[in-house]
Amino acid sequence: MTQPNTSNPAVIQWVEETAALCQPDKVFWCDGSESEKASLLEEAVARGILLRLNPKKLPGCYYHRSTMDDVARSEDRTFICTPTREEAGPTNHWLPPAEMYQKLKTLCAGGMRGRTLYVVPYLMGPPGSPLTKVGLELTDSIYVVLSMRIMTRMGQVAYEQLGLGTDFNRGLHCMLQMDPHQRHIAHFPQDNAIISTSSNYGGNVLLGKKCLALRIGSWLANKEGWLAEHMLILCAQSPSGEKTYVTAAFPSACGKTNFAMLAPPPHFAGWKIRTVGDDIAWMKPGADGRLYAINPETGYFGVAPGTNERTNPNAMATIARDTIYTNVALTPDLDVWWEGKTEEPPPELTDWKGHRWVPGGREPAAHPNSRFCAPARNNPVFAPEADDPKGVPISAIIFGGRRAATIPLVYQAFNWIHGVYIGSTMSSETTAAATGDVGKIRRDPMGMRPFCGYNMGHYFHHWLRLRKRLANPPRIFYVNWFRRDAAGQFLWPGFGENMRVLKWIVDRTHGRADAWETPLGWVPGPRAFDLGGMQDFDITRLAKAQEIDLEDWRREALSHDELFLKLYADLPKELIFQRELLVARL
Ligand code: GTP
Ligand code: SPV
Ligand code: MN
Repeated sequence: MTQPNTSNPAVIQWVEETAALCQPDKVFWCDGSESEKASLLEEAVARGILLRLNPKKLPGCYYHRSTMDDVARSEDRTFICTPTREEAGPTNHWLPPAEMYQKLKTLCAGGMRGRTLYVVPYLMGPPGSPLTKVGLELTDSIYVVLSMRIMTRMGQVAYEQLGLGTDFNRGLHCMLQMDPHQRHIAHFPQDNAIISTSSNYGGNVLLGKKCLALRIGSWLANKEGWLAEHMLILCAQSPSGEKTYVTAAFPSACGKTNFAMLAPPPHFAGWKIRTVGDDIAWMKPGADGRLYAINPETGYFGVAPGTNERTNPNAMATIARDTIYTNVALTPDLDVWWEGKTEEPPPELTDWKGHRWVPGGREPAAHPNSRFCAPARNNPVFAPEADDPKGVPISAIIFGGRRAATIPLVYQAFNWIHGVYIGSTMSSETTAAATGDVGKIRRDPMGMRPFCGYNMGHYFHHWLRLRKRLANPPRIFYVNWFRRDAAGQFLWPGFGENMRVLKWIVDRTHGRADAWETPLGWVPGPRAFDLGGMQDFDITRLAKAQEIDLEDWRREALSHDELFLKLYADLPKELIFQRELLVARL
């Protein structure tokens, strides 16, 4: 549609101003309809932006290959542009808003010549929820339009919620020449605005996701008294029908999507796990003193490598249709493949760079951060509560990261303040989800280090203060699926077997599972952790996975200071006291 499909004057004015700056050949107003989707797909295929995959094997699925230096989030190029540096805090890159606007306006001037500017209206959150936010993304990428259509409630529904209001997020995405030196993911929290240049990678350019739902979202949440978190939301339904809702914050590529759609092993017959969300939770205290969560998204932008019928059968079903794949490998008959999809790779592939690939080489066929973008409704265990504007009441919050040593499989915080401490000292080996080193341990508080849109010290205060508004706060836990033995093998089988840990957590929230006190927190008592039906795993192996080595933990406690010293000026005293108590217990 080349004429505005809204009468909202603020929207029309902003689109006109942006078009005057970027000078596209054409402005296209998206309505989110099926016919629009069909024609955009056709155009994307004709222009070589998408490749249609084998319709017999993968109906409705398409393939996209990115440029080679645009394959992950660019944390180095991500900025929080608040009036003062102090508001952005020591964990964010910062520039004064005026300086960043000037720089980006110069870059974007005439930046859409020869291209179409797509106007993408979208909602983050179910229509009618008090937490739901309206966004508009102006982009010259048809790949972004088609992905936003999967990841958000896109189209007229957003204009309906906005009415004639002016409270919407203004997101501008200009691909420019894709030069990494011109890449900026710039946030202006005071203006509810985002400008992203020179990238076409998910987390950098699907502006509703990390930019709005987490960075701007966390800033708004601090102001308005709620939480915007990098968390999955799941429902665990027991054989008797009791539903327990749980969120979990793991850093990027540390297991959220997999845990959110966990398939319980046969021993847990009758248990059902349902997915409310796989990446982001917006949470607010309810009138009953419980914490309620919504998932602002409608799709999964998930890690492909490692996904298979055994590790994640629900994801495999989800991505069998209507999915956009990015940077995976292709078979000669236009099926997809990635490391870990099958035990034996196919004899011949085209790799993510477009080169012929045969097994045995050193380079992976799929990029380690190759992704699928799929509608949540395809998920066989999709929780219909995901559309409930009220959200779901959360009984447990789980923190966790990827650590080869030191951190036990599971423990429970003594109380909320202690829970905030274990979340704030969360750590993980870095992954391919962001450019830079892989496998280096870093502190990643609440999995939010790359996503907290304001001063991390103030963020900890906000978490601590929230307790006063929760008569019945969620219980807080810590997990580590990634501990290894001396031979480098994972000590814990993970994936579906994580049900055993989840069951203990669920039982704890209902006050019916045995626990032992340790210096770190509560751990499962010997009879409370169900090992039934497990092969190659027994109580000795569990003891290894749960081991707390006091010497290792003294070192770990010292390394908590690394980030705390950086944040010292704004660090809540409660966290300093918690650290002292931990050291005393060790
Ligand atoms: P983002 O989308 O980047 O936020 O990642 P995520 O937290 O959703 O991680 P995801 O579930 O996609 O998992 C990332 C990688 O870890 C994949 O390669 C998974 O196969 C692997 N993984 C997930 N859960 C487990 C587990 O329990 N054990 C082991 N060993 N690997 C896991
Ligand atoms: C993450 O990196 O945490 C993701 C993928 O969920 S992206 O949307 O690219 O940020
Ligand atoms: Mn994520």
